[in-house]
Amino acid sequence: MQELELILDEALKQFAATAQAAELEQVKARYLGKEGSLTGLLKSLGRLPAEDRPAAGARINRVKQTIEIALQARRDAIQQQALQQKLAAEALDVTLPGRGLDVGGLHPVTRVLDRIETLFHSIGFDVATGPEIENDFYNFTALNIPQNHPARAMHDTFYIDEQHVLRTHTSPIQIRYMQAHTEKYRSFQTMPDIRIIAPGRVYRVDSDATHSPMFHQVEGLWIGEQVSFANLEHLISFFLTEFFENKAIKVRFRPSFFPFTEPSAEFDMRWKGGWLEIGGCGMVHPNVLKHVGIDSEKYIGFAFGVGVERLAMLRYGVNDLRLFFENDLQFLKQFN
Ligand code: 2NL
Repeated sequence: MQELELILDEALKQFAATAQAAELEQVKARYLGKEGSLTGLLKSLGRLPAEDRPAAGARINRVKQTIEIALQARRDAIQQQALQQKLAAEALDVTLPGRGLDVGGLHPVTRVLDRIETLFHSIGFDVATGPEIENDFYNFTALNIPQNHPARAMHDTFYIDEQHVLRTHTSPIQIRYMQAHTEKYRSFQTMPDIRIIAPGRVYRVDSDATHSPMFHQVEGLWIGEQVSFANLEHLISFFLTEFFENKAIKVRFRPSFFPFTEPSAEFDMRWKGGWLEIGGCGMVHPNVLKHVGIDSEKYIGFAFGVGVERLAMLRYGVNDLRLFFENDLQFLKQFN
């Protein structure tokens, strides 16, 4: 039976040529299926003479068994191959370093604010805060800033509406604090000293290499019965010495003008052979005290203001203010 050999040969070749399980089962059907060639041969046994049937049947069955064994072997091989591919695709290198978690850090301006707050808190100053949207009274009128003052102009101040602005300084915090403090102690006819700093964001219509429309300020205020300009001078010197951790720091005061202080001064710090302006200060104007209900015959005090970005630039050696507002992580990561 030559045909039987051919069928076996062909089946083994075709099994070996299949790469997928479904394909293999289709090939199988050509030989072992209902219409398969081997099945056909078995059916044709009936046409042989009776004495030839047992031997022919046995031969066909041997080939059938061989084909079935080869089929199962190919099935196993295809399954193994699929498994190997899956394992290779899903390979996990447990020796790779972890991705890690980035640890957050504080913005240099926040670090400077924290430092200033801790320092003043340690000498008995309260840290006060207030709203960034202020009304005309708290931002201007209570501070003795006249109706026609340039600071009130649309091109210097961000207006929310006719009555409201983005605060241009943190002084309104101090106005609110003085009002509340005075009210709190009204029935006692005397009150303890007010010693506060007012840190926070402030806004002005200004934007160039040295001005940002949003920046940070810290103002300080000390009101009592015996507060002098000498106390102011010492506090500023103490603050700068502690802040820059340098006992040799030299400070000078120059006469100046602010509507809310009288007399007023600006203070500079000796720096690299020159004088560097740090902030402004003065004795609180009696009109300001009157606006918050403090008896200006009995109480006196001083106030000062510093720019936080300026202090941060000096402390960290940053030469461009705009770096603080670009959110460049390469820059910001240096401070933590
Ligand atoms: C500056 C100038 C200054 C004040 C701020 C102040 C606050 C009240 C009353 C009186 Cl409630 N004065 N603040 C006084 C003088 C100067 O800041 O150059 N800041 C960066």
